[in-house]
Amino acid sequence: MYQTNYNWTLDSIMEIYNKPLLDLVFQAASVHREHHDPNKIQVSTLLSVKTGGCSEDCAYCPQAARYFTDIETNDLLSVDQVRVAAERAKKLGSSRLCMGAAWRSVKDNADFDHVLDLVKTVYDLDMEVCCTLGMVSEQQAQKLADAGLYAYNHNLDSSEEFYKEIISTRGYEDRLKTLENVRKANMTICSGGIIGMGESVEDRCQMLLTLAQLNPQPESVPINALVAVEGTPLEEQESVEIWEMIRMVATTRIVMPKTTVRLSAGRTNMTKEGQVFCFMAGASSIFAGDKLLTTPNPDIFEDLALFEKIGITVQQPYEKHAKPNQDQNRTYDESDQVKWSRPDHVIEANEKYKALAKEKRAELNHSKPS
Ligand code: SAM
Ligand code: DTB
Ligand code: SF4
Repeated sequence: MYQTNYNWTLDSIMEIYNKPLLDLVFQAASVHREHHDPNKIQVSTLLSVKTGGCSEDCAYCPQAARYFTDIETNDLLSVDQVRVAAERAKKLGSSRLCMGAAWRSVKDNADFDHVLDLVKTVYDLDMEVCCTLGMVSEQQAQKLADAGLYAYNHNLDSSEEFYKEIISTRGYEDRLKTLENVRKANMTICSGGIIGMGESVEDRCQMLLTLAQLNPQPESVPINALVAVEGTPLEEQESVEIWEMIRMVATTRIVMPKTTVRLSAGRTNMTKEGQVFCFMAGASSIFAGDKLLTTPNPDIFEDLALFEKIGITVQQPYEKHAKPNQDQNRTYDESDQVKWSRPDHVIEANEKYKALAKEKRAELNHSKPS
């Protein structure tokens, strides 16, 4: 049996990534079959519960307030809106609802209490509940776990070195600290990254090495292909070739044999055959939904039709890990305040797009009738 290895080296991961493609896929498929049912895919529906207006400067993200992008911003969705979306997702085969908020970090306020209610609402529908809300303290993670949260999504996104070229408003160590807090609260970890931002193969493999060295390894690893959105500093990045996606998926599968490898953003640029090739290479999950958070995603009925055609069934909730217990009686240490870092480096491209957005907003204000 191919066992989990926590002692990978960068060289050994790069060697795997750079194998001839068919050898790589064959190896990944063999590992996949030892640990997973190859004809089963887990489906997570994404729901943006608070959209846009984020204070961070992630160069890839259309939700960063400082860039001028064409997205509809939204305050927190209501409990009823989330319940309806979750029920629909469940009916259409999703075992998990993943709720995203465009926050830098969670604040101990009424909005967070509302998110806890959203978590309880979805938990009561017997679905796995996931949130991605930015950085969380140990106590906030515990509150989410006690509300019934099953997974927390918090991506490393790239290597520590390349991260500095993409985000200047927080540090890599903040991301790792949040993952530690999630683990302490006994939730499952969903953490992966984006390819196609201009990073090198070494950066991709370094990110996988960092994830694979977490003990235990993350239960889910989303692999996103950059969706280059107009108005963001990465708007001109070319879309990644399917071969790179296959290599990344296959390498992730080999390096983290038990994890759920999720084919995430970028599926609208992939053919159906390309996606099936990724399933062959070890992808065992997709993000579904009319949109991802703000950008387009394939239609769920097309996904389901493809599954039927190739004999894939969908995974049921809690097949991999037991349903978490809620705890309504715990008391929390309210003095637990984290100071997240503010690195002092400046990313020129991000500054340029911030200035461009300012100009565009000023132009719009000028052209408005008084
Ligand atoms: N604000 C929280 C955070 O940053 O962790 C949660 C939401 S954030 C949008 C979740 C993830 O979406 C990011 O870590 C990134 O991996 C992914 N993402 C955002 N914009 C993307 C894009 N344009 N293309 C691909 N992935 C993207
Ligand atoms: C993840 O790794 N990808 C999802 C989810 N986790 C939250 C988000 C993708 C967002 C793509 C850009 C957008 O739609 O705004
Ligand atoms: Fe904010 Fe998350 Fe987007 Fe970064 S990725 S700008 S933290 S919503």
